Amino acid sequence: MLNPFLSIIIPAHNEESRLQRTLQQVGEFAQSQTYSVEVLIVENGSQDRTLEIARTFAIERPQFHVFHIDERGKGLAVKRGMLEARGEYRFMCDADLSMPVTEIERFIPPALTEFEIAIASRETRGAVRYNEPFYRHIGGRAINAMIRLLTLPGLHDTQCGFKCFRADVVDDLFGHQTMVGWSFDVELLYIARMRGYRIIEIPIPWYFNPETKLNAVQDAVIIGRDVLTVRRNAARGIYDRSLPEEGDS
Ligand SMILES: Nc1nc2c(ncn2[C@@H]2O[C@H](COP(=O)(O)OP(=O)(O)O)[C@@H](O)[C@H]2O)c(=O)[nH]1
Ligand SMILES: [Mg+2]
Repeated sequence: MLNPFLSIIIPAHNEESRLQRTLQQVGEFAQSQTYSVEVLIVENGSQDRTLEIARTFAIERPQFHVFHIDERGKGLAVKRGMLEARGEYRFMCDADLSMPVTEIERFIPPALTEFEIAIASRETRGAVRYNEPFYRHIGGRAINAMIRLLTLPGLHDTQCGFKCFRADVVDDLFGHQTMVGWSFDVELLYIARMRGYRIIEIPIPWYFNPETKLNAVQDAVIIGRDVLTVRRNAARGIYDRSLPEEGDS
């Protein structure tokens, strides 16, 4: 079979209450497109019926694929999905669909061209945030200020769960990814900047979902530590492209 044009990768952890509706909406979106779409659901570490819901949905829907990993970690799930996917454009998509699914069209040709990576932003001009509690916004801004200062100057929202990668940069970026948790976005974008890949920010409408799995204090500390690790890894050459094998020209 020809490779699909678009792969949608959905990381899912304890998502039994949100996943069914999301898959329904993603399925309808996929069906309404003129190009081919595959959907990869990557479940890991769930204690609930997430995996069962995903598998049941995928029966008789050949464009849906389900993967399971034992350990949890959003970064681990997205990495697996990106490397398994076959689409020309690979879009990671949070299971809560806090951005309307139809917005995906704005991340791919023909609407968007001339980029390697397109990231959703809740902060650039034109973005709208609905129902987000004040404390959460302030927390998010503090984390972003730290990320900008230490690793990614100029990017005002690195943590949003909707990002599109062109297939030809996926192996290079995700192949160098070491972070398995929430900080993996920072690491990927840092490597992308090192390579000079074009990162485009797309302002989106974003709906806060109170069922968040992010622990504001604990996860902020972990992200802070990971940001320093990214810098250290870069200094040690961990993200460098491997040198061509001897004999290659
Ligand atoms: N596969 C997988 N997905 C995860 C894990 N932790 C979080 N996620 C997913 O990451 C996405 C974002 O989580 P969410 O709770 O909505 O975070 P928020 O949007 O930052 O509030 C959802 O699709 C979650 O299911 C994990 O350990 N494994
Ligand atoms: Mg969310």
